[in-house]
Amino acid sequence: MRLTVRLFSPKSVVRACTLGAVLLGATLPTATVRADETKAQPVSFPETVVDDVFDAVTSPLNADEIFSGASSWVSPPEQSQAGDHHGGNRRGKADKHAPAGLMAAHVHKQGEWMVEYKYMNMYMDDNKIGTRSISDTASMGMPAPPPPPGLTVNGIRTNAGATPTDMTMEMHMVHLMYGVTDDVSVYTMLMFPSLTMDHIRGFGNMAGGGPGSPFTTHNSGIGDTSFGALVKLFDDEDDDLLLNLGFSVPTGNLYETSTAPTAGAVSQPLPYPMRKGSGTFNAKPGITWRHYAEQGSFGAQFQTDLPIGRNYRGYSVSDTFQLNFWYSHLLTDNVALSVRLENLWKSNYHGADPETNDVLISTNVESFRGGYSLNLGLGVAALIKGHLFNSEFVPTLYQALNGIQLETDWTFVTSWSKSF
Ligand SMILES: [Cu+2]
Repeated sequence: MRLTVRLFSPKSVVRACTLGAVLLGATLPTATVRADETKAQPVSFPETVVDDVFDAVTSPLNADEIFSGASSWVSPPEQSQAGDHHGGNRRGKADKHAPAGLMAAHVHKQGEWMVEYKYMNMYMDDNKIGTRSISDTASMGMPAPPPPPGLTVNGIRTNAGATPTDMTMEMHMVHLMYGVTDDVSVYTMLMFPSLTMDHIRGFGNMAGGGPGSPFTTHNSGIGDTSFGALVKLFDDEDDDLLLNLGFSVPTGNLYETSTAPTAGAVSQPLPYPMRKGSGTFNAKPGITWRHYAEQGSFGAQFQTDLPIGRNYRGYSVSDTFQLNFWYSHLLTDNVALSVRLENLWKSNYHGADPETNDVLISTNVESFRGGYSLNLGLGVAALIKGHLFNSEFVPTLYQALNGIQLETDWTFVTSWSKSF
């Protein structure tokens, strides 16, 4: 495995050849003798490379020796790099993990465990149609529409039963990693979402206090569980290239009901964003490049989340694509500040749960799930006696949403982790 992946590294190839040449040279003492003999010839060159090149051409046995000599100028002695090669000193500073809002951007040394607890809070307030924010009453269809009640967006009438006004999406995450080799780490992540959505009733809803009256739905418990392997495709002193072979299994429930919208009268399934799981197995491949400099580090990551097939309710959640760039600056070896730019694309849902009536509320509409977001991340990481505290505030800079949806205002992520 390791040799195969190492072949991608030109430096590693040179190192492997150097090692091979040294070993060959040690087992072929005649090569050294021949070199001495050649130097003693009347037609002699100064003791330079030219001499060795001449030897190499005239004597195949000396090809190994010349390679050994030549590569020792282009590649520093092997031992001087050993400390940094597999996550040594430079990868052990406060910027060793990506900003808190990202995952899957580092590997561990063979035999090393990591345990992490991460908390995320995403806050969404007010609705957007496309790129335009609208008021809560406008999202009900105000000024009061002629019957039938509701608001028509993209030819779909919705929000007759209620409109969401804001949502808090919290996620508790338990993340374990283990270094199988220096180049492959495996991980799992357990997720515990806690979802709260505030609404006002629409013009077609006479329950509770009638149109304009508020209600809240809440859902929490076990979410989907991620597993995966992070494979180091390439590294050198200053760079890591990591492939994430991730997937998730549908351990989160997706069908739960609430009577809150009708003030206890009718039990209805919770709409899509209030569900804890996707119901599908998801492929989550990604790739991360990191570059370490003396005072900081750069990173770029492309990460996906792709549901496979449809779940038992007959739909699949968004295909998600994230492209991130960040820079972490070391104030000291133990404190880093980071800035990150995130591009996030989500597709609409595919298929449909037959019990999600579009007319009732916009969160039931499959074609109102996708969009593009541009987010800024401002992070701080502190390494205190081996404990890494990593936090990031992520305001949304720009959003273009399909149909009408709650807009994301900001996300806050904080984590504690320890390797041992
Ligand atoms: Cu880790």
